[in-house]
Amino acid sequence: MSTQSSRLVLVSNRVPVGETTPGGLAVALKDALSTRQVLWFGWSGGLTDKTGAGLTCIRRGNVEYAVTDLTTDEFEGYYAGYANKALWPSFHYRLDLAEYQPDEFATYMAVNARFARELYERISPSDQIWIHDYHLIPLAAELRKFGVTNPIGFFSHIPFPSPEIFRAIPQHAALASGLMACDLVGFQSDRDRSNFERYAAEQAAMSALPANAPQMAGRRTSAKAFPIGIDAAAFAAEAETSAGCAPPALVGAGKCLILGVDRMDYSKGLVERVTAIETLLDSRPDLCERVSYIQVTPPSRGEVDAYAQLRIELETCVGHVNGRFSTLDWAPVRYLAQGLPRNELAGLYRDAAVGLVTPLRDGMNLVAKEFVAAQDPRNPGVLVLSEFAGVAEQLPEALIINPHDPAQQARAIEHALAMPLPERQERHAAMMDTLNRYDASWWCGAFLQELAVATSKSSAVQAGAAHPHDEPLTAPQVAAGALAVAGRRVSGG
Ligand code: GDG
Repeated sequence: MSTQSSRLVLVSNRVPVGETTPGGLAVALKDALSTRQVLWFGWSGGLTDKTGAGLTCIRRGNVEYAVTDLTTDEFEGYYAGYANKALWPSFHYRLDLAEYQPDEFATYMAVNARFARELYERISPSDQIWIHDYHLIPLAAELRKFGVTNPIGFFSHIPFPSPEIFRAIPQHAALASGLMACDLVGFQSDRDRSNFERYAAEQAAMSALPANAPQMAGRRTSAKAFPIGIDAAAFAAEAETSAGCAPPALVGAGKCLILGVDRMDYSKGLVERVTAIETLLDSRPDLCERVSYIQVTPPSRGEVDAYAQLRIELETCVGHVNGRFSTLDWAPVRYLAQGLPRNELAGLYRDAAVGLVTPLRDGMNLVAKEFVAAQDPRNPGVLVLSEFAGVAEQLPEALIINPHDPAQQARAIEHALAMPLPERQERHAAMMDTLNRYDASWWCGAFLQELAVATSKSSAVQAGAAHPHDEPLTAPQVAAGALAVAGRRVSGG
């Protein structure tokens, strides 16, 4: 079976059917969407009162979208509940915000089981299945319960936490089983891949005790990092066309624009960033009226309490800093609690002298890549980047900071504002090289190619799996890279 001739079945929580401007995932999947027969399955984004409302199918060229509404109970338990109150904070190292409600976990599992049932009726044996993100971790295991033997890949868009954090999730074993039902699990960074492999190795070592001998043998699960890319060339062209969006008073002679663009989310380090601006202006009063910081913050997940509280905290902090430093005709922070059209955003990136991408934890962070792609190569701005964003592994030429240290962040902004042109050009060229090499097309192709390879390895292991009570792996085997969770093997790469 050739990878390219088989149909690709994409599964994601939200399906971008009917969206006029393609979002991050649709852009990243552009190559597959334009060259293959595709079925894209998932939630419509709509709610219904009826259970069993069924699917709506829409065909656009070679892509068929099959979407389902969620009931209000499903939305609250699966999406707003377990996915966004338990998994999102835990995977972003915020155990203090995580709520593990058994009924929400039950609904999360039930929605995944329903999706599996509905999908099972629509797949054929030659389809390649690619599941996206933390809402759908159990889906592969649910599909396998129906006897589905198709190649299944899973890509985690968000971080995979260290084993110490992952094991704090009461349902970690069920989640791991979902991942282990895949032929390939893709991560944004090597750090995430290594966290997953460490967890798998530690579980395997624990289950090597006779009382906990692995119960299932079979499929081999490969784990590998595939940092998601953007269409850097297209973004650069859009930014060039849209330059000049920033108000002239903020970018005229002697003035510098500092820009942040983030969904309103506690993982993005927004309060720490505004505090860094305060620290900067405290230590460099001469920068007052010369620099302006624009923060574009489209609202997100307002139905979750922690997000509503973050908004209050951020707005208090912005008000405090503006109150301290504003003059009658200048304010240090321009905070927009709303999104901007994509072209305006691209233009603003290009107008900015400094881009602040300072999450406390982030799977990748596409804003960092968009900011770099949008720069004028003859006079590029400087990226200040958190060491805790996955993208930091790919862009060491940015000014790398620890977002928990406002003084260090402030010094990095100072450094960026003073950086000589040749150094800015050199750093920008190196980063552009990476973005062009590992673009959206590379990401999609590399994952699907590896899925085909992983599937053949996994089939070979399955063919050779003699008995469900295979000998557990020994600790040295685990250390050598042949890992197992509940008997399924994990091989790194
Ligand atoms: C998850 C992971 C991973 C933002 N404001 C506006 C706007 N945006 C666009 C940006 C960018 C996207 O939203 C945000 O992407 P990020 O990657 O920064 O963050 P998440 O939303 O948290 O995404 C992340 C990503 O998945 C992909 O795998 O990188 O780590 O958390 O494209 O441009 N777009 C418009 N107006 C705005 O105001 N039009």
